[in-house]
Amino acid sequence: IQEPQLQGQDTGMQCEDDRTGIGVETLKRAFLDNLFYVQGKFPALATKHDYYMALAYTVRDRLLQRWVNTAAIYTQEGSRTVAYLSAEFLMGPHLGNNLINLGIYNQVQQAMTELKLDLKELLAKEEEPGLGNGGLGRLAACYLDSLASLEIPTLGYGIRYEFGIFDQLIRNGWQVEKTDKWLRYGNPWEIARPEWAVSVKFGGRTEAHKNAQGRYRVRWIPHKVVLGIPYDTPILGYKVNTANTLRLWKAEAPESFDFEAFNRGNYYGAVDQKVTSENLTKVLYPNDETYEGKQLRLEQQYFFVSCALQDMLRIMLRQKLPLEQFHEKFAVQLNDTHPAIAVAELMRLLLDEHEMDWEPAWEITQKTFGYTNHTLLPEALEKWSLKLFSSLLPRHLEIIYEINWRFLEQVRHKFGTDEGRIGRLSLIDENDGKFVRMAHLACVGSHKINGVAALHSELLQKTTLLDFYEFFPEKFTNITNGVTPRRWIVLSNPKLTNLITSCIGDNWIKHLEDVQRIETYAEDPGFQQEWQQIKRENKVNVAEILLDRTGVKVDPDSLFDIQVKRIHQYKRQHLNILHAITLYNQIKQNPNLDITPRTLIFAGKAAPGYYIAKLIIKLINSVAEVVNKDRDIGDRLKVVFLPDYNVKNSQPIYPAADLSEQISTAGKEASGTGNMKFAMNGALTIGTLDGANIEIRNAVGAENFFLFGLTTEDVGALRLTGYRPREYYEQNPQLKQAIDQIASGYFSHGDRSLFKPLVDLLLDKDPFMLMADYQPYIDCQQQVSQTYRDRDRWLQMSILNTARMGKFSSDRAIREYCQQIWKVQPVPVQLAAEKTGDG
Ligand code: 9GP
Repeated sequence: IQEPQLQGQDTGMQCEDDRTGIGVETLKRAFLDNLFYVQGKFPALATKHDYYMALAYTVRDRLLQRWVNTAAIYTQEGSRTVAYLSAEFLMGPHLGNNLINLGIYNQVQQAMTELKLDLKELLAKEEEPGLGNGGLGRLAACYLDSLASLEIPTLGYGIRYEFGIFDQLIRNGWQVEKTDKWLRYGNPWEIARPEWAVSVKFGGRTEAHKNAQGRYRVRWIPHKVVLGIPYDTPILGYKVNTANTLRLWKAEAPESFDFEAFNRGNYYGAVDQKVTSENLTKVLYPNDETYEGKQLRLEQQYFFVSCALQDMLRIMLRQKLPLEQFHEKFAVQLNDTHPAIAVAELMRLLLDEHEMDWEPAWEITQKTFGYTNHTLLPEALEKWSLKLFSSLLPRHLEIIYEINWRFLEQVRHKFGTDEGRIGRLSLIDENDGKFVRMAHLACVGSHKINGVAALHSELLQKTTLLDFYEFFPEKFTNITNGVTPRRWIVLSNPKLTNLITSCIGDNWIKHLEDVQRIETYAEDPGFQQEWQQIKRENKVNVAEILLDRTGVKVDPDSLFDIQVKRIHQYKRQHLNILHAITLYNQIKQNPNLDITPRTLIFAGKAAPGYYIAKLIIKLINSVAEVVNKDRDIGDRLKVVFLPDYNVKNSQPIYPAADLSEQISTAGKEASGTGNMKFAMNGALTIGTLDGANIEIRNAVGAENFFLFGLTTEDVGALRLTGYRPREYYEQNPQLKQAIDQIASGYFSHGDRSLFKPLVDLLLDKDPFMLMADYQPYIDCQQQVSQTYRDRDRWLQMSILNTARMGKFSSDRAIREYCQQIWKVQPVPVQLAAEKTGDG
């Protein structure tokens, strides 16, 4: 490949290549060229979407040079590679991020302005690939950004869902789901690679046969075969030449038509196989933290895992590496249990298809995998009924039995015949029906197991995975989550980025620890003034979005108190709304009350089948309706629910927050990552001692964090002594009033039945202990209001929050994975022009 001129500016001295040059004139020319030759349009006819596509292709061209070079260098050097297996990648829009990472945001903005176009409008045209539910999928996306930025050879493997997470509409206060047709207008970021398609088997039976050496092996005779087609997307690192690959698999039928059926005149029957095969990757399951036991979901999991492992084997063969070195070539990370079937699949591939013996195959397998656990919630722990498992993956079940038998022998050897312990550790759950326990398979088949925040890792070892911890404590570790400052500060909050950079240079974008250097300005009145001004402008921006999308007008000078995340009982959006009702009642009782004006902003999706979560959305909107139109309240309190929370919609939110709500019941939120995005953008946190909140509080200082509520130990102790939520209600007049209003139809046009399920749940069971945490929460919110009135103090706290968030960059997290788990090194990529020094 001839490397064209890369760095040339439009000096007139050198001519830039149209597909790699980054000068403004070249970008304009390339953009118009793509508009014509790719979109088939010229400016008079082009729509905004055409312009977006033309720009996307212009940027993609610049990525391709790096992508192809990266692949060439990895192949040439046979680099050790991280394979990140995840059923979800919530990438968010690519264009803005690529502009930042390529370092051409300003040039492109200028080029568009000169063409009389608005870059912001074009960015807004991108349909984001919503291929994830929430935290877990977004974490995978942040990790890909950091892996590329740290120049670590990486392949992200997942599923190319045709329909990602549903779009959320709010109708009459209720969530309504709409199919996410993100591929409708084409996806300029991906390239299909049908030449690397693989076959994936399902169902059928196994049989023994003798191989050429006369040894017995097992053969799997499947009931059906599906093709996996890879679609590759380049993932560019920040200001490096590394462009890694996200490889997502689409299911297709091996033959589009069943010609026998067709010849019999059964046209519909003939396309049947095509339809059922393609159903496999049609839609993302929209459940966050609950598994559903559905056959199609297990099929999806096995499908992408098998595609990924076969692809890795293909790469090994192409690089002429012996399969015995599989674990040296690939470090494979299991993002939760969704890809855990990989343990059995790698064994099957090595044993059955490559005729390896059990012991070496098992050693390779264990050395290959690492397993990240993301939740302690029991309803999220995946287990598959033996009936389903054996009908879909008969060979894998045999392998799992064998793994289990050998593992339990070792347990017996270490602990003797403690049947209770053996039953608890077994890969097969025999308590109530028979199930394969995927977390157990992941633990036994991996050499490292990690939680995602210090408390979560500790609880894993003490509770959910205690028996495994006792058996192989050396496997356990913690790696606290992180988020990428490129998307979550630089792209989302350009004004703050400029201010920080003007003070300390831009090294902090790659080394977030460096942002600490702004601490010296925390009490500087001039810096504080600018900090406040930026926050205000970001709030004005969100106020405009809210007005446009919900019709609610909010005051940008009020305290923006924000809770955005999936709607879930354990995250306790309903505790937040109890605070809203309490403030409302206080103002109603004392109309002249001088309170700190607040705007409460909520956003988030509920799983479509999660009734109580949907009722919480309805409650938020119902309270909003009453509060926002009450003239006595005025601008002192507003409640708004912003519909369709996704990566794109979230980007303006974090920079506009004064207060970040992280109020889960202690011990329930594994880590949280929104908490990090808010604090990086200068929001103060009101939170419980849960997940990464604890580490955020330690980092920013207890005096810069609003802490309230039960600890994990308190929660356990209270449950043991008998928790009686109704007593809190009866003894607390404010709480009683708020609950009674919900129950009496005050917020539901007199309908007493609407919120009854929620009220009954809170008073009788209250599994997430809102009643116990209510008063401490209200008191803490009172402190927030007081502190907000002390402008200088608040600004100082806000600056210190940003300054002390260095630890929570995903770069730090990825460095830890590289050192502790993957043992991989950076492989820098040079472009040929740089190598020869002629660029
Ligand atoms: O609930 C956790 C969340 O706390 C964490 O930040 C995120 C990334 O590690 O994973 C979430 N878990 C899931 O989405 C499903 O286990």
